[in-house]
Amino acid sequence: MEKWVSMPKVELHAHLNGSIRDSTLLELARGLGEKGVIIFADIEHVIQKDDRSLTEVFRLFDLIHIVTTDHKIITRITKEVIEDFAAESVVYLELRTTPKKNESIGMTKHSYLEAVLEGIKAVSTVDVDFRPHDSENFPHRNDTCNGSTRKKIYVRLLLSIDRRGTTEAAMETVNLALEMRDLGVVGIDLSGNPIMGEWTTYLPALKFAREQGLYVTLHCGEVPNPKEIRSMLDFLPQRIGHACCFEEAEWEKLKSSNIPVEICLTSNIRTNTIPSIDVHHFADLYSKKHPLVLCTDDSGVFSTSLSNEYNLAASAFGLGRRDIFKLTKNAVEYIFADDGVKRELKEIFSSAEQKLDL
Ligand code: 6MZ
Repeated sequence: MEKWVSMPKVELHAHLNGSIRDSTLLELARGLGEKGVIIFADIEHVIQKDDRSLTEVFRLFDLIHIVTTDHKIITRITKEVIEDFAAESVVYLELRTTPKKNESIGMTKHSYLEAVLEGIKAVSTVDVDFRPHDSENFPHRNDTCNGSTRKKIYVRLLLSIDRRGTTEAAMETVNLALEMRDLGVVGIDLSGNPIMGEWTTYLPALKFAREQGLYVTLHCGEVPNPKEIRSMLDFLPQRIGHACCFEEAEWEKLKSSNIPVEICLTSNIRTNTIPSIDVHHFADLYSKKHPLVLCTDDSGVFSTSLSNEYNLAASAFGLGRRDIFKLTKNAVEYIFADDGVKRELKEIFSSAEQKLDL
């Protein structure tokens, strides 16, 4: 594993609440149990279960949200998630989260995102670059501390539209993203339980996001729904996530469009969206040189890490260190940040290539 841990990596598909540490989730759930808000004994096994269907995963998310929807907790989770990714040499992280309201504790979608930003600022183990570079107001941060060069991670945010919501709620999320652009919000994601809602409900908000220059990525084909998949591909998002339940016609459309795919191996296998790793579409897309990026999806929920996903890809598809390095280096082309960040990442990868002696 060490060779994957030390390799610089790019993570483009990580849901904040799905990336919560196991230990933090258990600690928080136990705390709510002690306060009588939940019955800990009833949920402990749900948290600790390894194999979950897609439906069970969404039940777990409802539970996670009961435990985490509080400003201080969101700040803590954000800080921990960034530190965990940085600890395994992720140099660029796009973190996505669904802004939430909770009137009983005075949480608005805006204050939820402020809590996320507090978490980004609270990271202490590495320097975090989260603001756009190309504005005079936000010059490059100095990446030295006390004279010594510190590790740095770029973090950008995507706001997720939940498939359970309305057109108005989706529009509210896009407006928030626009408001918070100077604070590192670069795009919009459509996610949530794929059997819920019609994607056309969110289309006006997604079109508006694109008109305003926000990047868009869509969870696409997590369940069989050829009509929706084709319509999503026609929309030409800048990336899609998963692409599991495609038929021949959809593969052709995807390949001719060249839309990059965020691949989440462990998530797909654990939720049985793909029956086993040897029939995973990664192999075909990789051999056809389709743009791909390996991602974790929900490192906490699926007990994985980006290094683990690399390890899995290497062993399942016979890829060497050089192939994997190339895969992550190429991912720089599909990030939703400005050219200045791309340039700096390319430099990081070039110097790592020499050091790693690939
Ligand atoms: C679709 C998913 C997902 O937003 O509260 N989410 N949506 N497919 C998946 N594959 C398993 N994994 C996570 O993070 C958790 C939320 O992200 C979406 C769901 O809406 C989930 O509630 P945030 O930070």
